[in-house]
Amino acid sequence: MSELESLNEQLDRLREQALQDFAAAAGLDELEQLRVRYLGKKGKLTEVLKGVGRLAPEQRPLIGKVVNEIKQLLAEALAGRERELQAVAEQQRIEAERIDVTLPGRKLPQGAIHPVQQGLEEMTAIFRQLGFTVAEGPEIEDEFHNFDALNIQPEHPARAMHDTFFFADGHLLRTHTSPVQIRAMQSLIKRGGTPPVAVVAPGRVYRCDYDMTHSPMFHQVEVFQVGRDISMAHLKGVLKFFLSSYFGKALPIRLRPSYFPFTEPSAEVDIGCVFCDGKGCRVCKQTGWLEVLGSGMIHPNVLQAVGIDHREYSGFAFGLGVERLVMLKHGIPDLRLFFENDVRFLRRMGS
Ligand code: 2U9
Repeated sequence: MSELESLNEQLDRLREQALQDFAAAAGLDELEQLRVRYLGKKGKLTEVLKGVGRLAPEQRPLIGKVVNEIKQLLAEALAGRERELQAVAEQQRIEAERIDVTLPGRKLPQGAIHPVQQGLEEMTAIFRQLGFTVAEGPEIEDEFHNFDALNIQPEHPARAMHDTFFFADGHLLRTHTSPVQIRAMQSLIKRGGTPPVAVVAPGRVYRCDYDMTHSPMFHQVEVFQVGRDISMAHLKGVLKFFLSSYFGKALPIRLRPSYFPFTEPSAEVDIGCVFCDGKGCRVCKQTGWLEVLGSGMIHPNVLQAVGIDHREYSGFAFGLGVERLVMLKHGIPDLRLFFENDVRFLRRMGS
């Protein structure tokens, strides 16, 4: 066999082998390796071309033409296989990234309003509806606004260290939201205003008290209205509207005489038991009544302390513990549930 024939045969084999290998390449990386193996600088084609030197000079262009044709052919085969493999890779990527839009969405954890906060807002909204102004004030108070202005005498037990959280400088954590009411009246007078004035003061209060039914921090809503000829009839009307609105049904109420330093006369307020509709049950201890708040006509000394003439104006006031009312409304058996923050309770009660 002549040198030329041998070379042609080698080139034929190389071409067929290359085409076979390209077609069998399973991936783009493998295909690149084949390109280098056949067409690279140190590749098989270059290897075969080394034999060209042994040819007669007039034979060389013939082989050159064949080699160029093979190069061209292999380049096209490579490009074609590359497109096929790219399409396969693209298809695989699409498969892998496929999103099932019919799957249910991931639930975002959702917060809830604490039942006490919810109650506070419901109660405040009822008074807002009646035209009361909402007032807030500091939780750290002085003795004047928390006690003196409210006609609570220096010897009163509520002022003792063991009932109130005092700071070293004589300030204290307010024991009720009444100081907010005092500040509201003071600011009215200071602005040159006069009654009528009606305010609701919701907020946290603190007392040195901790047992089954008492928490050192709890929430109050306090209400007062001052004007000319304000009487206990106004008190009773507002109470009946408020309590019926809050519990969502018409409720009988009754007032029992009581004593508070800041009101005179004073009355404790009961509602017909919401559990037995007044028939008598375990919760109301067979009385048919539940005590829900304290109230009265603002003591003349209190009006005097803020610069309102008690001969010209009178007013009613009442105060309630938010936790107690929320417990009664929702049948919550234990005060401590509000403060333990067990998520099972909060999820069930939260809104
Ligand atoms: C001013 C004048 C008078 C508010 C009142 C009560 C009676 C009362 C308690 C209910 C349960 C507090 O949370 S509790 O322990 N409150 O019994 N509160 S009269 O009297 C005021 C308030 C402000 C200027």
